[in-house]
Formats: sequence, structure tokens, C-alpha cells
Amino acid sequence: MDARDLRRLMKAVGTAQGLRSVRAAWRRRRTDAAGLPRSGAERARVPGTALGAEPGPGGGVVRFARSSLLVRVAAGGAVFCGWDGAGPEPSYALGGPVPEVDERAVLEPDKDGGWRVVSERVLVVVSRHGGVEVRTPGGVLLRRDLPPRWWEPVGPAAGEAVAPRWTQRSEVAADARFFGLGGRAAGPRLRDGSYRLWNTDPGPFGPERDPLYITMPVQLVVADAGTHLAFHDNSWDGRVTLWEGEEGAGSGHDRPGRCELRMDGGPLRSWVIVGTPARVLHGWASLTGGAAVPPAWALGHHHARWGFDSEREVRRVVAGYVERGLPLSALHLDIDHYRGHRVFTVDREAFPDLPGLAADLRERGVRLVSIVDPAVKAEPGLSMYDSGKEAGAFVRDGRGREVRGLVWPGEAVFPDFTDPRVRAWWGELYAERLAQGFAGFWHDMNEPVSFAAFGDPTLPLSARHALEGRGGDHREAHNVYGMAMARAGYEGLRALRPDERPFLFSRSGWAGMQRYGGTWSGDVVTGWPGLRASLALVLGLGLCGVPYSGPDIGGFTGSPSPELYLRWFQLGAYLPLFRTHAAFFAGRREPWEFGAETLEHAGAALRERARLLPYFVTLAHLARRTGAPYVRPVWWRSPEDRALRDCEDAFLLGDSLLVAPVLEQGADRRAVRLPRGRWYDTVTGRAHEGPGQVLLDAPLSRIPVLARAGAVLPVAGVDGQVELEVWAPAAGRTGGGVLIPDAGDGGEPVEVVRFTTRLRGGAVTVEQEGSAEVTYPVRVRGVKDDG
Ligand code: NBV
Repeated sequence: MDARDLRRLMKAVGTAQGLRSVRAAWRRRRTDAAGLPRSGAERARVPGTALGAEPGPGGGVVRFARSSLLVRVAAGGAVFCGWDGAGPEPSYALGGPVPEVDERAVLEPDKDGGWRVVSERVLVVVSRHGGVEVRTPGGVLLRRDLPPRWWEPVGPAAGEAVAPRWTQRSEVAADARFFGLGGRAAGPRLRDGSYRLWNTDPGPFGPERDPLYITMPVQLVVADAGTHLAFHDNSWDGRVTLWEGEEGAGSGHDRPGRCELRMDGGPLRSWVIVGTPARVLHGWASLTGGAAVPPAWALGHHHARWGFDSEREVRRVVAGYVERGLPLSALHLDIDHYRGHRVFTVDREAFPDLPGLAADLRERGVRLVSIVDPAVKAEPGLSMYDSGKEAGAFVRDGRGREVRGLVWPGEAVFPDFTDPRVRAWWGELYAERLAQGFAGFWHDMNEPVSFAAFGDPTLPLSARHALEGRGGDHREAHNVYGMAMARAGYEGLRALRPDERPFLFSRSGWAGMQRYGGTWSGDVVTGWPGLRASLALVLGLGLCGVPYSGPDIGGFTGSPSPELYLRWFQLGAYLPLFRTHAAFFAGRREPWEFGAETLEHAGAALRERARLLPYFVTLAHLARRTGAPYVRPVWWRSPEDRALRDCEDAFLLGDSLLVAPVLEQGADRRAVRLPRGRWYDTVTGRAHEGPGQVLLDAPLSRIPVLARAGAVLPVAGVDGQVELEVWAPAAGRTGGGVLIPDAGDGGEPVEVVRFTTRLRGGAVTVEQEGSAEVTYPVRVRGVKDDG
């Protein structure tokens, strides 16, 4: 945001807010000065030497002189390690009961006084001093955790409830690449650097900004030896520092990849899942819960804007789409439709009849989506505030006083979503939104943000939270606040509309948030670097188990050039959340605002997205069932291909498509690195053989999209019915695909239809599992190119 933007922002919000934010910052500082345990002298502790071990289900406990380590292998092969008595529960990440143990895993003595747990899927070796190695069953090393180190208070602070800080260093293969840690703008490959684990509203951001709204202690590590995911189940503030390794570094020896995790408190416990990328993500979804499947309409195009100032303006924009024959599924109303920025209210002057507007839009196939901010104006007489106060819903400080912050409506209080009672109270409030005609929900500002002229713009660290009845403070609750709010909304909507799958996406979140909905990029800056960051976020979040997301197309700030807007639009058309959005001080984002040529090409992208809808619906269901994100890195099926591991400018959409967006100004062709196998350019039909790199045309009218030979792609035919677009398998090869037909927007059981393709005597044949014939129209492509 430049100075001009800032001035306009201040004008909109009120200059008084500026002064109040100075007061709010002081207040926060005072609250913490009184409420946080003092930090003082500390003493380091390491586990010491192993003294013995007791076998238990799935592994056992190794006793050290100054700690203990529980190692337990779950039935699916996930390894749990918990130090100092930490077990898998309680956990905000787990999506259900703790997975059952692998009964056949056994604890045995290892050489040099260490221990090991042997199981079918994984081998865990614990050294005499508390190092832990995770190896493949064949013994290949995937990850080595060095003995951890705690810092415990000594002297006067020793008696206070101070959670010890801790550090753990790990080593991975020299060739390994790191991914994950939530949404990181500089990713998806995480280069050497330090990444904070603290959900933050960075303001408008580019690739250099870190951290952002969603941080997670989840690392996905890809190496020749195998892929693994390491999750430290701890929501406290922390920092991960990564150093990629180097093969043949210094006198011909490999330098391993290294990582250091420093946490400000909380348990030292982790889960490690090993296997192929698909197996690892499946294991992760089994542990943390399947992703909510959005209703089919949420897989179409959405148009949003901060600054639709009236019903008239909304109607004008929707009419713009309709008149030009441009598909539109949803229109989003931002905070300016509230009365004085109060959540769950309507400015009746600007929007006199929201239910009427919603019904009219619905007739045109357009749903209304509402922003929902967590902060409630602290205003006696406001029903939300009064009812929340009566229910004891708002976060308090250590002395039992409501914690006051500053957000859009002015002085505000914050529901404690870590309290099940508060979630129930909040969930019921969505009844008002449903009555206004809203069909979907967009959670914002839930890091949570409280404006502050200085210091961290969030709640005081000493603010008290229920934490499901255990009690604790904001240091532990901060990172799960947004996810707990998503849970409140999701469960509320399920209760209010049991026949509809909720559509909800949330700016902030944590490991497991996919159970309640998706997310979006947040305020990515307009510019080519912002476009690149948009893709990095979607890919990185997908590898952390959050499959549904997408950027503000065109960027949140400023005015993109027609070219930048179009390239963003073309990328967005292949991402799960396909949404144009911008700040109120930014330029327009409607496709017709950028000239005839842009309109024509954006229109083509919109129509292609509509055609691919059955494929997107299929991918949404698959994401829930298998944990595979819709948008996958190009190395998904070939993690051993090192060149692919470093490719960050293209992605696989499901198994069938490879999408190569244009991320550079002025480019009309681009290099595309192909995974092994044959790939067809979907426009020219030309076949290309992978692995390798090809140079493809990327005129303004389109970005390169390739189809895997043998793929069966469910698409919408001209009449809207599902058709199969079948790409010829290469000679001597077979292919296939699945279709999960749209069964409605509720909890209807879904059917998985599987297809196999073959090339026989130059002709492509398609078989449908369990059926004598294929029950969908088939269109074969690419066959004439088969040599
Ligand atoms: O509600 C206004 C904006 C919203 O448009 C945007 O998408 C969010 O990320 N919101 C942030 C708050 C204001 C940011 C300056």
C-alpha cells in the first residue's frame, strides 16, 4: 500500500481510528506486562542417556536420564514421537480419534544402547542420546532428529507456569527439497531461510513477505530416498530454519539438508508419514480429516470487491456478466455492506432488500457470499454484543476483564472460538446471514487482527482462552483461532442447513483447517511477483492438506495492466477458488474493464472453466477421499525427477492436466518441463514426450495446458451433460480416469465411475468399470498424432 492508498484507507475508516490504534497498542502492552509470566534465567536440558525401555502398543517408551520418549507406529504407518510424556491428544490438528496402532510394530534393543521400532511400513531408530531416525523398512534414512533441547526457568520464575522453550534439529538427504509450512509466498519450494510459525496479517504482500495468514508446523520433504511429511503438533509461536543440503559439498562429502525448529513453548511431539507423495498426503488426510467438499457452484467463477457500495452497483456488475454471456457463480459482499462495519448486520440504506437481491441473483445462477469478521463491536444495546456478553463468549484477560481491541467497527471484542459453547453461540448467528439470502461465507481478519500502531496487531499474548476446557493463553490459542472460527461457522451451518454442504473459506487457519473449508491468498499485491506468489500459495497449501484455495485475480491492490490481469485470470481459471477481488482503493476487476481483446480471452477462460466443472467436482471429491490436492506440483507422480522438483511455474491439475501459466510480462511462449510419458497440447493436439523440456506457444489468448496420454477427462458438453474427453494412450500403454458425478449440494452418497483406455490397432477403446458399455458420450482426442 503506498501513501496515497493509506490516505484513502484512513479516510474510509476514519482518522480517529489512527489515534485509537495508538491507544490500543498501549493497552495491549500494559495487559501483557501484567499478565505474562516473567522470563528470567533458564537452564538447558537434554534427554541424557537411555536407561531402558518398555514396550507398548505400536512401539513403546524409551526412558532417558532426564526425559522419556514415546514412539508409536499407527496402523497406516504414521510414526508418533512424544517427549516428556506428550501423547497425541489433545490436538487441534487431529480430525478424529487417534489412529489405531500397528499391533505388529515391535520395540527392540539396537546397537550402542539404543532402541528401535520395527514395522512393515517404517523403521524408527532411537539412539542412546535421544536422536531419532526415521528409515524406510529397508533401512534407507529419510530423517534424523538430533536429541532435543529444552530451556527451563531457574530462579524466581521457576515456580510460575512457564512452558519450557525447546529446539530440535533435524537432517534430511543432501538432495532433499522442503515444501509446506502453510501458505508461504516465496514457495512452493522453501529455500534456505527462517520461517516463523505465527499467523499474521501482513497487509498487501509480495513474495518476500513472511509469515502470512496461515502457518503450520508441517514440512513435506522430497528426496531421492523417498518423500516424508513431518508435523510438529504444537500451536505455539516458533520458527523453522531450513538449509538445503549439497551433494559432494566440501572434499566430496554430501552436506545433508538441515532444519531447526525452535518453539516458544508447548509439547514436543511429532508425526512423520513416509511414502510416495500420494500416500503421504493420504496419510495426512487420514490423520487430520478429509477436506470439506464445496458445493458445485463454488467451483465456478466468483466476483468480489471491497467497495460495492449499493445494491445498484451489485446489480450492474452481475448484469455485466449476464449481458456478455460470461459465466458467473457467486458474488461476494465485503465489510461495506454491514451497518457501520458490524458483523451480522446490513446497511439498509445501501442494501434495502438483500433477500430480494439474493433471490434475483439466484435466478441468474449467481449465489451471494458474505464476508464474516470475528470481532464484535463493543456496543451495549447491539444484540450480538449483549448476547455474547451474557454467554461469556468474549476473550478475557488474566484479571477476568473483556479484552478490547480495535477493528473495522471501532472498539471490539473477540469471541473465544476455542470454547465449544462459544462456537455453538456463534454458529447460530449464521441464521441471520441465511435469512438475508447468503449461500456462502468468507472469514476474514481471523489471525486474529486487532489494529495496533505498534507491536503485534493481534490480541495480548496473556489473553485467556478456554482451549476446549484445558485453559491457556493466546500464545497457544493464536494460531488455532481462525481454524476454530471456521469450525464454529461450519458446524453452525451444518445444523442450520443439514441438507447443504457449507461453503466457507477462511483467511487464517492451521493444520486440519480443511475439515471446515478452504482459504484464499489474502491481500496479494498487484504485480508480476504477486502473480507468482499466488501460485506458490495454492501449491504449498495443497501440500499441507488444504486443497481449496485461490488468489485475488488481478491482485488486491492497484490496477493491473490488461496483460497482467489476463494472465492472472488464465491461471485462476485452473485453480480451485476462481475469484476476482480487489480493495476498495484498487481499480476495477470486471473482465470487460480491460478492453475488447482481454474480454475475449478472459471470456474464453471462463467458458473453459465452466466446461471443466465436472472435472473440478471430481477433484473436490477425490481431495476429500484421498488427500490429493486438486493442484499438485509437477513432481507429484515422479518425485525422483530432480528437475521437476525445482519446477515452480507449472502444476498438475488432478492426474490428467498439466497447466503452464504465463508468469512473465511480454511472454508469448514458455518452456514447460514435462514429467515422463506423453503429453498432448490440448489446443494443437500435438504430442510431446517427457521427461524433458519443450517450448510452447503462449499467445495472449491462452496459456499452455497439456493432457496426459490415456487420460479420461470429464467435461460439460454443450447441453451441460457430462462427456468424456479421452486422450489417446501411447502405443502399448493404457490409461484411465475417474468421474465422480455431481450428486447435488448436500450429503448425497457419491458414486465413483472408473474408466480404462487402450490403444488397439490404432483405435482408442474406453471401458467403464462394472458396465458393459460406456454410459457417457466419448470424444477421442490426440489419436491422429499417434505414431
Ligand atoms: O474486508 C476488507 C478486506 C478484504 O477485502 C480482503 O480480502 C481481506 O484480506 N480485508 C482484508 C480487510 C482490510 C484489509 C486492508
